[in-house]
Amino acid sequence: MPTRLPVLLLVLLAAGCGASPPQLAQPAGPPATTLNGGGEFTADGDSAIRYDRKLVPGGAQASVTAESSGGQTITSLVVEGFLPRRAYGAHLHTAPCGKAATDAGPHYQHRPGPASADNEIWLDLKTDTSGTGRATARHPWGFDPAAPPRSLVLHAKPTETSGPDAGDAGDRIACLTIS
Ligand SMILES: [Cu+2]
Repeated sequence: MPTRLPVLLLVLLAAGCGASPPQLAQPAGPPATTLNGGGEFTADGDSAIRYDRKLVPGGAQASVTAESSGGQTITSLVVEGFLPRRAYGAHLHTAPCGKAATDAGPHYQHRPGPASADNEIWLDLKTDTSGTGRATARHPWGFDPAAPPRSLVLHAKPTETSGPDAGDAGDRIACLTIS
């Protein structure tokens, strides 16, 4: 009924004109969680470790933020000082970074199941001519506060999006612990 829309709008506006601001409905979901990580990658770093000197040049750095609230999650990644005009795969993983690239564990998943951009947090990017790249991912679900993602892993190749190798992105070249 299109003719009713303006009336509804007026009612909503009037309701919002009281002395106190209108209460926004909070969708049910886990409590708000914000995770951060950042730094310059070094071979012996604690929270920003590089495993590949060629694909992660000296001075390369990254910063990641994941904000989960009201049953929604927005995750953003910025990298600087990487190889110019090059595609990298990137995902959130379940465990903190360690000396071994495998220490970060498997991909973080919302529900145990398929490796997909809907069920996992993929932040693939392509750098510009100066080696800077950005990615943002949005998901209609929040983190489990008891088991949030613990790291961002950068990979040598873009992530396979379908087929038997879905989720694969080649070697792990750098890792950023998030908390
Ligand atoms: Cu990964």
